[in-house]
Amino acid sequence: MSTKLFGEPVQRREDPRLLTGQGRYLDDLGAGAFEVAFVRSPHAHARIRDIDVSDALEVEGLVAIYTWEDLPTLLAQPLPLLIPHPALTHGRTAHALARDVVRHVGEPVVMVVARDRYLAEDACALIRVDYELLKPVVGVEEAAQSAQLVHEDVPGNVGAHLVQEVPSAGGFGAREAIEAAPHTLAFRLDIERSASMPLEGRGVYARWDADDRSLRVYSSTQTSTSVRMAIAAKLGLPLPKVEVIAPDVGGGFGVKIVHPWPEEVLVPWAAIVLGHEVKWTEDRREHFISSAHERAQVQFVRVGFDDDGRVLGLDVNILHDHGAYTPYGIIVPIITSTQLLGPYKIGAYRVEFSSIYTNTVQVTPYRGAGRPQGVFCMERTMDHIAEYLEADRTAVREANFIQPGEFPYDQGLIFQDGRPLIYDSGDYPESLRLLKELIGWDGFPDLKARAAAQGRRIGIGIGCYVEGTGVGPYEGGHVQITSDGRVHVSTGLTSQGQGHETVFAQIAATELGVPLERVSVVTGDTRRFGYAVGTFASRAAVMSGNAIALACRKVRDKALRIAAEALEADPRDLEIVDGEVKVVGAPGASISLATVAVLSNPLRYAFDSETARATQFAGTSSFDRPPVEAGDEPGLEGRDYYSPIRSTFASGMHAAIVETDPLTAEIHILRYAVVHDCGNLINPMIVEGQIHGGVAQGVGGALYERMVYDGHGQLLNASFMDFLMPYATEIPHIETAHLETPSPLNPLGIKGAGEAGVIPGSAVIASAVEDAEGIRIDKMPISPSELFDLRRASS
Ligand code: MCN
Repeated sequence: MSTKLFGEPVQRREDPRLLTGQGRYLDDLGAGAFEVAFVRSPHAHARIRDIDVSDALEVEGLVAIYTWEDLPTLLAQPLPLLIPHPALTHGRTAHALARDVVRHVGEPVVMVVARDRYLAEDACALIRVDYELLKPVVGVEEAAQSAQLVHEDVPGNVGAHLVQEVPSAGGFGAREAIEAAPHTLAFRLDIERSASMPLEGRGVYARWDADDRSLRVYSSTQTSTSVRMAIAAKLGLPLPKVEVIAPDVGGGFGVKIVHPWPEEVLVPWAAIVLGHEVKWTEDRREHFISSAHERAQVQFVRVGFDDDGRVLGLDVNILHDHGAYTPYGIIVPIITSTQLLGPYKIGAYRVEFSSIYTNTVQVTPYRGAGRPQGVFCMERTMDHIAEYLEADRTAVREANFIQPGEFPYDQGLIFQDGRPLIYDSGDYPESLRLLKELIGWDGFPDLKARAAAQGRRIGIGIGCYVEGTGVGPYEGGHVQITSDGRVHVSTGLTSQGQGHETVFAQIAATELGVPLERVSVVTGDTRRFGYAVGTFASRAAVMSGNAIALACRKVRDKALRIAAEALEADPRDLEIVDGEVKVVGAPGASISLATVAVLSNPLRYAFDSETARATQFAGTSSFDRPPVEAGDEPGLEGRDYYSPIRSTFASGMHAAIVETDPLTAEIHILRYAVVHDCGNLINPMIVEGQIHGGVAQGVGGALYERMVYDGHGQLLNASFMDFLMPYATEIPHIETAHLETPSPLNPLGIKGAGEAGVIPGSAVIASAVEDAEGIRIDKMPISPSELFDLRRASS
């Protein structure tokens, strides 16, 4: 490698386009398309008796109205359950349009197509749906005990129940170990519902080509290839006749992984039936009541420990609120329960979860995907042990850390895919050392005493986590060098703002020895790359990054072979610098990659993209070339896939100093420090950006964001007026330090970074507020009025 761009803080190349309003998002497309609006259920639980559309049919500009009864057979069946699991004994998914029963406010019932959205909304307002009201079940504990059922055939509202038990080295179960421990504690934790709030909501736009009988769909999705497969399957089309393209996507944060959303199959179907372009763009209220939420857990914890704070037994029972449906299986509670142990090795562990249906919006992964809940549990446990023992909170953590020499470390747990959960690398004691230095942990007691002398309350908190990133099964990369010396990289997964255009170009430029400007990157377009899994679980860097590197290595080998022939040299004596293949130690003996690309094709045409002229190379005739040799292919291009044996484990530790107002109980974050380890950094600036964004969401989850349902299943704060998110003014300056323990599992030695910032947010802020106030904080988020009430209750 001669052009070393891997590891450099290269400016994001997509930013000038995105920051100057030149991004092309879903709603920028399809001017002239018919537009869709939905009649959605106003009730949390009801049986549909009748739908009367007669008045709506009079609306001028109306094109069509569809209910479940109008849908063809495949589309009328329930939407797919994407990730089955043996413990999910009662998985349930919605119909694209409600069939007979609605199970949450916002469920789509009628689809209206009109000349524009305004007319479609007018028609919706005239549709009368006659509902027989059923009693809604709201609140996970209520649902777990209620005789009222969300799905008539799901007893006790229990969709799934799973127990995992890891005995101690001496063969004791967690409960026995706790009984035998010198000290025990038991407590309950609550984490409320929140949700992904991308600036751009979901959306889909479809064009049907009647002559070619092919469909082109644009979707604001995190998984264009899966949307494509789902559309082909649901509409009965051959896969090659469906293209799905993710244009610029204005954030996803997990909610756009689910596929197909009802709208993603209904809109293309309508485009085919109507023979006209059709589009739907989600509005903010729809996003609140019709997409997906997360977090939403109650945890019951029992822990036994020794005099040094070493955990001898941990028993956690989780009630997970799944909302009305389980399109994404039970991945969220599985992640919570298996990654809860974080950087610690503990004596014996028992975890049990029940996944409970309620008449609320379905729960699917939101950035962090179950980990913030698990980290909240483990880190509260560490703090409570320290409080009990009157020990330093970091000392208790240190006493439990997995040591650097103990990797690979098997936690003894089984992940969703049925494989053991094994950490690949890390250095937790060093992370803690760096964090304590960065935040000034040891000097804090003095600071706190000085503040107290001035009547101020300040507190310091800490949170540690590990994150399984880069899950499989695979991702691919395609690399082509054209005769103008340009490098075209494509990968099938999509981008929602993570900077993939930049980092994938850095990888290709480094591997191929070409300047960054010559590399272009395409993601999320099934025309360019048909097989992919998608962008979620902080997997793009590990999965597509390595696949692109492997594809580049294939192309590089071929380039060196062709160049060696042309230069009459040994390929081992060649290097590529700035797009020129050179003989090491022989100045002047070189050939450009552009020329190598021409030589790679027996037809030997050169195309100059600057002048847009094609020229025949070196005066040769096109047709007197030798045949392509067996095993070879024309062109300087290559494709490869990366498929890991298991996830790689990133890790990190955050600390915050907060100040609480003695009078108003307002909580201000004075400082926030992050030590993060995602293996080798491709682009430290982008990773920092990812961490900053994540921390902002973590602060939101700790202090502001919650979905408030009333007993009737109505979401009371379904707008940005009422659902609070932190502004930039609420986000402190974030101090970051990186530790790089390379992953031994993949060629580039990288681990993921995209969710890290958000994961310990609630744990860190709870820890710091508790320290400032001397009051237990076991429920998140926490508002000033709740802190105020806690003060009163404890005084
Ligand atoms: N990176 C790096 N070096 C590493 C690891 C990562 O330079 N060792 C870079 C990557 O190349 C990539 C970024 O950091 O540019 C994040 O990489 P990765 O951890 O692989 O995460 P993904 O690219 O797969 O993104 C998904 C992740 C998730 S799961 C959510 S949710 C999330 C997030 O990314 N949603 C986001 N970050 C987001 N950022 C924006 N702007 N919008 C979203 O919707």
